[in-house]
Amino acid sequence: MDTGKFEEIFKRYEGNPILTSENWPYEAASVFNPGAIKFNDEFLLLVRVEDKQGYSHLTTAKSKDGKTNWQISPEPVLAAEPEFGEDVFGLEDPRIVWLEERQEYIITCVSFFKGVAGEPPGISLIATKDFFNFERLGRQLIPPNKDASLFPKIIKGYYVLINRPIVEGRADIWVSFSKDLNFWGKDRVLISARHRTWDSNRVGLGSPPIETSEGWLIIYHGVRNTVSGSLYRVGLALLDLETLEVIRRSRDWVFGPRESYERVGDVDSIVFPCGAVVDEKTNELLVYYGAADSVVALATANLDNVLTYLKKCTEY
Ligand code: BMA
Repeated sequence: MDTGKFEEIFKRYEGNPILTSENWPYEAASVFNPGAIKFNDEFLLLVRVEDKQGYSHLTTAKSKDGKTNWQISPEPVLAAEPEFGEDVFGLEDPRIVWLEERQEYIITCVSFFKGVAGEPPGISLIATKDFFNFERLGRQLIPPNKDASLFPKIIKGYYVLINRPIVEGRADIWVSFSKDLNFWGKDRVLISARHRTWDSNRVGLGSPPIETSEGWLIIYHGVRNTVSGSLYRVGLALLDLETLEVIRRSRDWVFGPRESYERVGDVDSIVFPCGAVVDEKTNELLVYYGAADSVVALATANLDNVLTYLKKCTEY
């Protein structure tokens, strides 16, 4: 449990939770795990909305300050398309990047594919310029795979995709490279689950990598299986800007379930970030996360404090 005994880098927004199914314009069972990006000078969330069938679609919510007065689309903006192999169970857990080189946003989300090996989760890539019209770029990599995001720029001539396959029962964070957003290779493990720690059973990317003066900032979730279920917490890492090697990784988790909306919900004791935005005017890092698979909440930190903390970490 977050005892508050160590320095808290992230502060919960006092208006949490910022979005719930109760303030949704149409029937929704739960709203959580949003992607986040700055769009037309506004903060845009692409929120995972679960219906009463148990399937998810994505809907936009926009706000001028990223905290209050969210304008929610009156209808879903993005749903699974069987035509593109996204057969069952909908779309989940979007991550969004702006790709300057393509002049478009690329959304990575989890979808499910019917195949010989059942209906495993896989990765769908979807491009948009306006969060209204969407171009399907198709499924990527071999399922089961999830928790994926592109880096927000081409690195040494390659698109780089962080992803989380299950390999021999292990759930580590991998990185894969492509020239065309279609064929992938040079795959390698980036961040491993660690033995007997808070992140020992699974790790997965949280929000997309953020470019900083010190390296790529990685916000990831780590899972420990307990007798009362999986406990999802958040850790940090820093990657070299060029080689993408891990140069720092927090030994401890830096954010975990504490408040009642994080402790109790459809799935208890979950904090699950999928989107983060740096407010360049204030240097504030705004991290949007799903709490207990039920509501959307916000935690903020000063970006310099996050980097100072990481530079003190020696473990990786
Ligand atoms: C993960 C994903 C998330 C979910 C989390 C906790 O595997 O499915 O969508 O928030 O589990 O239930």
